[in-house]
Amino acid sequence: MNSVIYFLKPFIALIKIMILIKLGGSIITNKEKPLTPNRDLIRKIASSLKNVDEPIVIIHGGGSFGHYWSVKYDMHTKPQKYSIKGVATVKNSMVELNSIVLESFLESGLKPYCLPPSDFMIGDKPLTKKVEEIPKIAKTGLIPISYGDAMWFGKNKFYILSGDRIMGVLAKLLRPRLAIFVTNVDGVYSDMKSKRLLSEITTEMPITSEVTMDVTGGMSRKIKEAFNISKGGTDVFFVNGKVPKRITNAINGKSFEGTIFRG
Ligand code: IP8
Repeated sequence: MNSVIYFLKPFIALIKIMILIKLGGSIITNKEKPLTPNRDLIRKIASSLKNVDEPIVIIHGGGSFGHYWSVKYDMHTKPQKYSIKGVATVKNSMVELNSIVLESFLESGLKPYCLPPSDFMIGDKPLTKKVEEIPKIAKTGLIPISYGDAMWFGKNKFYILSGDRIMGVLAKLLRPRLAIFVTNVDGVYSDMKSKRLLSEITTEMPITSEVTMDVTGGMSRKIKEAFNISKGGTDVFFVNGKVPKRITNAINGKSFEGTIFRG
């Protein structure tokens, strides 16, 4: 199967047009300070995306907004009967953060399109017809911007849908040319002690404890999604958003700095 994908890759690259970008909560907010957006950095990243002439879809995380409240109200990705005050508070905080991201993109001369995940998910499943609208919207020049959120699961249960999971869901249905995880570190490290950066991870490489060992829960979830996305034939990059140029370099295939999961 892998060899078939490898052989078809140059042809697939010609028809695939769309870039899926996850702006991690650690980059768009100050995780040390509750409810603090990194407006300057969001604007800088948005400005650098102005030079990209391919359709883009953005997903952002919760950082010191959604994560802050979901920890306070003990809410997780597992569907459960959580505090409804918690659901309301997490959801409100994500709307607030999303509107800061939308505003920053608009101020930077881009055309953001607000896309709450409840627009294309029902329970924990994607609504294929709605998901298929997303690249069509992106092709007009608008940039759909979605985000991790507190979601209705059914039977009075709710769950936290992470932005990383949304990346996996959208990539599976839309097969973008590239998926990029923008974080506040240089890429995936072999371990946190030596901080040796892994420049390339392939689908043949067993993802064992060597790679996931010392990383945080958040990073290991990203790695799991990235690995699955790359197995579907999409190259996945991990780049440091503190240097926005690295995002556009990854898109343009120039002197890449970060980690690539080869699809
Ligand atoms: O930051 C989670 O999204 P993530 C968002 O991508 C919430 O994990 C609501 C905690």
